[in-house]
Amino acid sequence: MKIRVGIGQFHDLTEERLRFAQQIGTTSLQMNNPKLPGDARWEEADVRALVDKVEAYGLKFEAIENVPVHFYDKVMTGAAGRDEQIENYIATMRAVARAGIPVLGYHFMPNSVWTTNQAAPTRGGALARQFDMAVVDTLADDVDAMRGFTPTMLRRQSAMPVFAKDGPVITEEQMWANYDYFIKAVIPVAEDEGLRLALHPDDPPVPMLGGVARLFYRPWGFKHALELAGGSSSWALDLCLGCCSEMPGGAVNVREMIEYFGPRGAIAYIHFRDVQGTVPNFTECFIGDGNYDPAEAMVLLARNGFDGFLLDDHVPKMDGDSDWNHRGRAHAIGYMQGLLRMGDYLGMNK
Ligand SMILES: [Mn+2]
Repeated sequence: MKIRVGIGQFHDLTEERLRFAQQIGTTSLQMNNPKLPGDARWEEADVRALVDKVEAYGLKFEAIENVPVHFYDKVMTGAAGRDEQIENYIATMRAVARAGIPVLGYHFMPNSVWTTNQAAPTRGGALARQFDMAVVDTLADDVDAMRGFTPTMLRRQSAMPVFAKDGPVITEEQMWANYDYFIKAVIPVAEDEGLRLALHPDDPPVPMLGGVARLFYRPWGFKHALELAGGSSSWALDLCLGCCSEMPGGAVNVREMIEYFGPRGAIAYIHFRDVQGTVPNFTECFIGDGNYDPAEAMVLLARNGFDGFLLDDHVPKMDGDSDWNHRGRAHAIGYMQGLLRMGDYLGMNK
């Protein structure tokens, strides 16, 4: 299939979003953590209702990204009750697959995405997300300040408390054991259902945050995960180029990830965004202003056999922008469409 552009990263499937998709000319749609009934799992009929609505607008529902964190928080931390959560996760996987959605994205960060500034200035004064480990380290010395930090400033969607530096610690070894337990339980079901599970990198990509080790902060982690999954074609990446660019080395990781996983057919879809700087300190930016060359990334994807869809992800908030950043997203989507059109013209996107 040809590389194509989608829209997504919203929780509600409104007519406005569907009309926006049509007007901006995307063919694919993703939803992130859609609002659906169920405290522990989703049902096929509820997912199918979303698919029917998307298809009625002539769009393809390509992926759901993320279930609520409380559906599998015990799985990620290895806590008691994880087997029941895995059973429910499997039921959700079957519901998604049987409703006609081929990809279920997930992350493996029990304490989620951390942000130290959600409104750092980028080009022309547009507002962008920033992460600075120095801010986190400062807070780690002050338990009360850490507790007082609002969730939206330091982290998002987290089901776990932000641990103090002397609080509970989950080591990388434990986290690998938890991932191994999870992936070996779910991959056979994914294969059975023709579903692909697409792993998103850790954001920020650092070895540990708040006493919880991370796994997917360097290319090696993904290669190891694919091995644990037995090289299954149901194991795939939601390859966030922004997170890869945040890793030490910046653009080097973007190239390495595409060149390793592209030829293996293991990239389900792309988060096409970028940052300036790398951990311990980076700021998100408009495409084209960041660490990697977006044209080079697109050529690498095409040359390495990628045939999924591209999605904007975090985008800068422009003046007058909406909560969902329609203006910022329109820029990112148009940029990707232009790159793809040039790829078509050069015969690279087949
Ligand atoms: Mn992403």
